[in-house]
Amino acid sequence: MDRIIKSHRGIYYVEQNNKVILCKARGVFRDRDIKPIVGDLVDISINDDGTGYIEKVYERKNQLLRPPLANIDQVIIIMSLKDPKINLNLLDKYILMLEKSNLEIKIIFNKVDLVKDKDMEYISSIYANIGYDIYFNSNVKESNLSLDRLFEDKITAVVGPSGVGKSTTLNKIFSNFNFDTGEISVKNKKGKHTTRHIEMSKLSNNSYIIDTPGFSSLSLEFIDERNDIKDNFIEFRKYANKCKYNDCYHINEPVCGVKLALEEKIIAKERYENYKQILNEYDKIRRF
Ligand SMILES: Nc1nc2c(ncn2[C@@H]2O[C@H](COP(=O)(O)OP(=O)(O)OP(=O)(O)O)[C@@H](O)[C@H]2O)c(=O)[nH]1
Ligand SMILES: [Mg+2]
Ligand SMILES: [Zn+2]
Repeated sequence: MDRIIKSHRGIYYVEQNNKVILCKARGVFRDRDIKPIVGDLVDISINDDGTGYIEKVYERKNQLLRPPLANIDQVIIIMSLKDPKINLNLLDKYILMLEKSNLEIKIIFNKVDLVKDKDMEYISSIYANIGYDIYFNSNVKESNLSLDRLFEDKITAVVGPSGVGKSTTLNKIFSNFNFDTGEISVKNKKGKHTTRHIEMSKLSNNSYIIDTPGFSSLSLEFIDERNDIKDNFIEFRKYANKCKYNDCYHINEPVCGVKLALEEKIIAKERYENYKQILNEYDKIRRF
């Protein structure tokens, strides 16, 4: 069993005994609608010329749709507090997607050198309060954070909008790597999609990191059922059992534990507003 560590233009780069074999997929996968993706565990056969064919794709432990990745252990979301400005709605959507896939989540808030302490406290009051593992980082300040331990013995995908500093952060933590980095544009202060492909980089035998291209929006195609949304705002769970109705969506229903917790400021207004927005967006696309 070997692992696909990169794919580019129909060629799969498969790691086998610390060597990389360039492989094609057999047509049979296309028939069965299986498209091998980075992270897949596969069996390959080797041709006389040293290239290979993917013969079998093993069942995935999990799968991320955006970016397409299989069999990862955790996802580290990186968001910058400024340049580009933080988009909490996009962050909450991304968290929702990861919660739904049962993936371990960590969040790094980057570029803290560009903001004031109170901006960090504000973020903490929302996300640390829920119980998420959050970290504040700057790549320009001397920092004593040892973020490298977050990656130990794990397959980690690093995701986030373009220009937030994903590649820069990885280069700083792992000085033996050299991920492509780029300036953000002067005009709109956004990233320029510097990282363009997905590749697993090996840290040690059982740790890999995957730097990924930035995204600026996320479609809700990963949601199968309407209640996936409320069920994966994890801080709602504790209060939802105080709702009068079992299928309460915490909008206008009478006697709602979530809305009560919101009034008492136990649940953050920002999260609740994003929840409502996402539910709305889902209802709109489902009508078509
Ligand atoms: N002020 C400040 N700038 C940073 C920090 N980290 C990264 N940058 C800058 O942000 C810009 C974008 O960094 P990248 O690492 O290329 O961003 P990315 O998230 O990998 O972007 P994509 O590959 O396009 O998704 C570069 O100009 C970096 O120098 C930081 O902590 N503080
Ligand atoms: Mg990058
Ligand atoms: Zn409710």
